[in-house]
Amino acid sequence: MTPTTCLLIGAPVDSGKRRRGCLMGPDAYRTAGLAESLSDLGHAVVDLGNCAPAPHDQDHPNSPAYALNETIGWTAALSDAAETAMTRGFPLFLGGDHSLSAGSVRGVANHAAREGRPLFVLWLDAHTDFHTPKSSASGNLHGTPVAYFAGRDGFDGFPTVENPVPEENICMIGLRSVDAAEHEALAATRIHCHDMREIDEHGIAKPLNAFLAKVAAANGLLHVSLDVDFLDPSVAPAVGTTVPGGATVREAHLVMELLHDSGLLTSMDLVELNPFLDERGRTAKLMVDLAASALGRRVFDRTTRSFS
Ligand code: 4U7
Ligand code: MN
Ligand code: MN
Ligand code: MN
Repeated sequence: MTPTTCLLIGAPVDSGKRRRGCLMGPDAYRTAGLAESLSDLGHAVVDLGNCAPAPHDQDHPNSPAYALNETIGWTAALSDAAETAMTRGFPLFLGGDHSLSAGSVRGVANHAAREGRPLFVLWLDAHTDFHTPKSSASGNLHGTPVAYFAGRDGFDGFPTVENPVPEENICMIGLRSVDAAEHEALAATRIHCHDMREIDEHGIAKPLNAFLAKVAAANGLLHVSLDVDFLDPSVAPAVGTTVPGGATVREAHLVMELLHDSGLLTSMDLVELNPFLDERGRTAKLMVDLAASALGRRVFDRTTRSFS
């Protein structure tokens, strides 16, 4: 990748579910050496510090959607941060739980619309996060961001999504826990869904390369959202929603390397890291390594097969 300006945006969002700890994520990435890993690759790195939610109404402790108003406040603030950052460089959102992607993707989508270019989103996750606050049985809003930025109804009180991401521009890889209501809603869309069975049968590069070809053909911007639970819990234990049978270290690195080689990646979220559940920082370090691969770290140059 030609050297770029990486903008680290701390998003200590902990409102998207009841289990606490994701608010420590941004500092865990800093401690694991994210800025140093990226500057070693030749990038300029600017740590913009942590965001705070926009002013919002107080939440009712027993509302069916947990911490709805706080999540609305985060969505507004992160959307603004994303829109501004896109004009300055490559934003990396350091979560924080996955509800932060409602804001990051909305902001990136507004930027893309202003540039007159289509936005594509790659969702790397065990889950589809396609609930609305009304359809969610858990009431945990980290299970809703895709529905929000794809323009589904049911997000009363949230900032309006002026530029929904078109369904056919969304690709999900890693799926292995999809609720019945999400399944039904997704079946009526053109979102590309790739579960772990498909990855096991055909390999992870196939659906990814097909998607990247679409992004390239459309001269699109590409946002990647990496949920820790995309990875197998045996290698990434620091997450509240472990689902066995996830991506291996090798599969995840391959995804990041292919993303880098495509030259298409323009913004990224690192989400759902709960450092309270980590083992000696191993999950934070793996996520940092994956971000570095996405931004150009490699062992060999693929064309010359020599050290580069
Ligand atoms: B994550 C769930 F019920 N679907 O709605 C829900 F299985 O950001 C999980 O992908 C949501 O980790 C997981 O609560 C959200 C559940
Ligand atoms: Mn998720
Ligand atoms: Mn998940
Ligand atoms: Mn597909």
